[in-house]
Amino acid sequence: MMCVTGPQLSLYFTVLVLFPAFIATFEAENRSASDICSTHTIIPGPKGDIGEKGETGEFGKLGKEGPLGPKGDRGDFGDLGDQGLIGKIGPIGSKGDRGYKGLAGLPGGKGRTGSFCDCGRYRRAVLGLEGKVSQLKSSLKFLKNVIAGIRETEEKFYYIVKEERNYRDALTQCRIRGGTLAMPKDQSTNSLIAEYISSMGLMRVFIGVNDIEKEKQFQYADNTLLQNYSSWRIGEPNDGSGYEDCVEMLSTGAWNDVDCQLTIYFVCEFIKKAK
Ligand code: GN1
Ligand code: CA
Ligand code: CA
Repeated sequence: MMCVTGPQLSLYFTVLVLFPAFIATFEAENRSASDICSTHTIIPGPKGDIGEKGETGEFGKLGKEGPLGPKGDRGDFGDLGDQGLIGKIGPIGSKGDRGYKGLAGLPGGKGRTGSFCDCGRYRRAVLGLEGKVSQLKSSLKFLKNVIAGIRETEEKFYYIVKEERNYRDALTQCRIRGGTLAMPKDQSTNSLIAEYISSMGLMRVFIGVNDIEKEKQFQYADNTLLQNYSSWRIGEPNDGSGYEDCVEMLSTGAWNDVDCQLTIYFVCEFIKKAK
C-alpha cells in the first residue's frame, strides 16, 4: 500500500466506499492488492465465452463399503452326518424283582443208621484233650528252655552253643545247624539274648556283627548294615589294638568289638519255618 500517492489514495477510498460490491467481487477472484498496484486495473473486463467441454475424467475410486445387508433366508438341510461315538455306560439300574421259586429237587439217598449222641461226654473228652495239649506245650517249653536251653521270639529260635570258637568258626557252626550267628536288630531281641547269656551264668558270646569288610562300618552276618539299632557299651567300638573287627554281647546286653581270633561261646539264631 505504500506505493499509493495522495490523489490516488483519495480516489481509492472513494472507490472502496462507493463500490463495496466491487471489492467483494474483487476479493472473490483472489486478486491481491499488489496486483492492483502493478496493473492499475480497477474494473474487471466482461465475462469470457463458455469454455470447451473438458476431457472425460479418470476412472473414479472404489466407493466405500456399503452397510450390512439384511439377514439371508435359512439354507437347505445339510447332508446326513457320520454316526456318533457310543455313549457312556449308564448308571446301575435298580434291583430286579425276586424270581419265582424253583421246582423241588429230587429226594436224596437214604442216610446211614445214626448213633445216640452223648454230647456231654464228647464235651468232656474235648476239654480233657485241651488240657493235655496245654500240658504238652508246657513240657515242650521246659525241654526247649531248660534242657535244650533255647529261647524264642515269634519268628526265631536262639541257641547258645557252649563251645569256644573264633568268630569265623562260630559262624560256620551256626550255619551247619541251619542258622547263623544271632543278629539282634531291636531292643527286645537284644534283651532276650542278654537274659539268655546271664541265665546260663555266662559273661560274653559272639553275635553276628562285624566290621571285617570296612573298618568302622559294622554290618550283620547277613551283610546288612546296622541301621536304627545298636547296643554299644560306652567307649565302644574302639578297635582296640587295631584288630577288633568282630562283636561280642556281654550279659548286660552291651556290645563290644573284639579280635575275631578270640575263642568264646556264641549264640545262633534259626528262623521258624512252620508254627
Ligand atoms: C578289653 O583288655 P583290654 O583292656 O586291652 C577288650 C576291648 C575293649 C576294652 C575296653 C579282648 O581290652 O575290646 O574295648 O577292654 N578286649 C577284649 O576297656 O576283651
Ligand atoms: Ca574294627
Ligand atoms: Ca573293643
